[in-house]
Amino acid sequence: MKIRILATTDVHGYISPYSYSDRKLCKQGLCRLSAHISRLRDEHTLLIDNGDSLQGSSLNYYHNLYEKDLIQPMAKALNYLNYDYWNLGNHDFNYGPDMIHQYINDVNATLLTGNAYEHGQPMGCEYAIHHFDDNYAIALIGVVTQHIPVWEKAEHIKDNAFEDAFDYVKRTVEKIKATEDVQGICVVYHGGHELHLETNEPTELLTGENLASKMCNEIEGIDVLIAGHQHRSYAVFVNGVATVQPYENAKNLGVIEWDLDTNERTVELLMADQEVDEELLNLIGPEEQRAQQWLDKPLGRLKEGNLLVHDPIDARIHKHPLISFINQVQLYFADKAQLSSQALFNESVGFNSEITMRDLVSTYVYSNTLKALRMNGKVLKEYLEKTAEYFDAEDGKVVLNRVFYDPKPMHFNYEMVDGLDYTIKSSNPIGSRIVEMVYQGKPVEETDEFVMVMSSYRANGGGEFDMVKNCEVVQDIQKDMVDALAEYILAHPVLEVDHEDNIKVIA
Ligand SMILES: [Mn+2]
Repeated sequence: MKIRILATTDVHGYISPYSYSDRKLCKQGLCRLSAHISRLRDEHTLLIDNGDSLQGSSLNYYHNLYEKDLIQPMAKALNYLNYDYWNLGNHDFNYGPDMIHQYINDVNATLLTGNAYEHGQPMGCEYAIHHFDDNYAIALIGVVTQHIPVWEKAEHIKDNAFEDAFDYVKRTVEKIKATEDVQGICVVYHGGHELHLETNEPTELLTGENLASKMCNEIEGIDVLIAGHQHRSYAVFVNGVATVQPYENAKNLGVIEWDLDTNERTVELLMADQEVDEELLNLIGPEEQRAQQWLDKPLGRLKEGNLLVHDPIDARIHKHPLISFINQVQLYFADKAQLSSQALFNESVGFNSEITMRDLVSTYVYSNTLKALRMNGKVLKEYLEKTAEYFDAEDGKVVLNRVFYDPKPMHFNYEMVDGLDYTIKSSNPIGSRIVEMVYQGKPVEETDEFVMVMSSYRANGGGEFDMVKNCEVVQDIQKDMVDALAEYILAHPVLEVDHEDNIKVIA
């Protein structure tokens, strides 16, 4: 028997194919995958989503904030497309337990996530056996990266525990092989490959966040592995395991053809390039319209010019006034801090002279809150050294360090700090690139004390900023950054930006 698995991952609320920043038609959104799904679907096809669907798009943001008692538009879309199985991703925990419970309740597909527990009970099933007829069946195991506590607000996951995804898959595969009569095993993992897909060299620090390579290489009996979480796009065999990671925002549909008699498999990715499914678009039409109206509401205006980002690389080499402005807002809320740190995210648009919610959500694309941390000059230097890894030097010129864009863009890990002056010499070895650090006219000493405000993601050590993990939290500002920006702008309808050219990057 030949079966087929269709997979999406990291959909992040992208149902509509129209960009939330400029309303242009793009090759993304479940509406543009729908025709692929209908064409390929038959009684021997499974449709699976691999998590991170509840958080992300402006539609989700608006809904989760203002209309959370109504059914989540993503639940409507998953049900309309008739998904068979689904998994939780790390971002699905971003809005706390009530929201995730309601979402799980509203989605009709079977939840697989077995290694996430709540009050000691698995949130999904231990594993699922899917029968195609009396003689053919496969097992499905769903797991999520166990790193959720590294990023998530403690109060959102106070009743949860996350088991090591590798250990969970290993013992569950062994159990299935010993007790079930199936022709194959498919792992659905909201986590990605930590090693290069061909050379098996590490492509990141091996923290346990991503374990798909280890699963493919070390667990006997996995036939298919659907990966996610990294926002990468690939369809390959890793140590004989057919593995696929469809791209974020429903830009790809993963397709696995699988002959259960011979175990022959093929993997490929389809693009979100089909005719828009108007029925699906109409299904979420009223919610989408209310979100669009909210996005266009003007909040305030800049006294001069705009804060649009035209050249994102230059905006990092020469700190863009947009970053100065966000740091200014962070310092307004963190009134005990002298320093503020902010990154320019991968696809941040920036602000028009009249600022709307659309500008905010297309610029501050994550749901972070703020933390102000106490640190000494030594930790501050380590922090700046970590940011300085973003650069390299080539032929006397400043260039970007390859690991920040290959295999995936991670420009969001370059932080720019306001409140002091410093110089990065990018030709120096990593760890000794900060050649000047001056606070209020004096060189920073190792024993000097500072309070620095930064995103909750960074304050928790995200992006391998381990040096801040043990810093004392002076202020924990439980306000979503988009809300903080909106609140600041409403309180200052004519905005002046305190821009300082305080960071020098030299070769
Ligand atoms: Mn994601």
